[in-house]
Amino acid sequence: MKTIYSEKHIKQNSKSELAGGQLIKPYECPERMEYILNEISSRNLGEVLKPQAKDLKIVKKVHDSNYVEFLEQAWNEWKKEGYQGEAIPTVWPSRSMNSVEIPNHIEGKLGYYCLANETSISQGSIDGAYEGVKVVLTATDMLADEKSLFALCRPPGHHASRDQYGGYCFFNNIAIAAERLFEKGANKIFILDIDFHHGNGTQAIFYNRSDVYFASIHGDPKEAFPHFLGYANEKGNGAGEGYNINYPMQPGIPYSEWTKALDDAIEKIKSYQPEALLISLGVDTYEKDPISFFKLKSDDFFDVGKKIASCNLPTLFVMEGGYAIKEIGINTVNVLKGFEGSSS
Ligand code: SP5
Ligand code: ZN
Repeated sequence: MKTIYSEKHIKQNSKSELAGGQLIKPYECPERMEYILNEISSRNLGEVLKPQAKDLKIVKKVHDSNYVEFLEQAWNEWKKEGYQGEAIPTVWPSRSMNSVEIPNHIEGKLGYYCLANETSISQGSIDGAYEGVKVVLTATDMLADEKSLFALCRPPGHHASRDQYGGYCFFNNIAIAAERLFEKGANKIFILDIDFHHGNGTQAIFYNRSDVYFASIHGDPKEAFPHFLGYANEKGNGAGEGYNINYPMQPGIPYSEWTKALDDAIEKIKSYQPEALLISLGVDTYEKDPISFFKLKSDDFFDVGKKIASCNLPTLFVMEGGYAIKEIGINTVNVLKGFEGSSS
């Protein structure tokens, strides 16, 4: 399997994450990519290719144009205030306040456009985010000629909605992939999200549509980030009713439990008969992940890939989370190797 990767992801290099009341080194850090690349190369997964130049106008088809312009300007506006740290919102349009008016001041805009403030904005965050888009667009455009591809995106994308960033995500890479496939004539796409966290952004973007079926297996939002979406009763709306399925799972579950949800999702994929399968591939389901609570073992990831391959569809894997950094490469490549029919 070929991998698309841009070393320019490093432009997103924030130094702070608000966690446990402290500013810590972000879990979502550039070194994650090094471990994945090393494993791809040592186990001969396939070629690693740079992204091609792509028309990025498509970003504004998936995302609100004011949101995109906000992201492009946020760091400059923050710096202009003379602040010393990275940009972190402190106030939100919460239930008891006006959530319609968009403030002019950067402090207000951050709250308006942010859904989780562990994600600091710093110089270059937006450039890194655009690299992720180039990577996913390049991989998507190659899918016509390849059975499967790996878009090694960083930063991740599945928490980004039409007009909100957070959960380490700015642009929703996998939603942009789906949009690109529609531009090229696709009629039906299935997005399966196996990151530990619910893909709230992806769900929200396609919630009213029947031409994208979205399924997500994740930590129960009662217990896990993003806490405010991902419940089993969210089944889609309007034309999209019946084309969204959530599998919230309890803390501590091993692969034997988790994979029951995967089996059900695979059935949904087979009966939907999409033209392509897009996988939000997070490996934060791993037992040693520092911010998650499932108990998947490294070897289990082969079986995940094998089951996905049983759908026998053009398949694009898009990198999302995974924070047990030393094992992130092993776990990710195990999924991709499992997909290719290998178990080592
Ligand atoms: C792409 C992705 O995986 N984003 C995840 C973002 C999670 N952000 C905050 C999670 C807070 C988790 N707190 C639990 C700590 C357990 N010690
Ligand atoms: Zn995650």
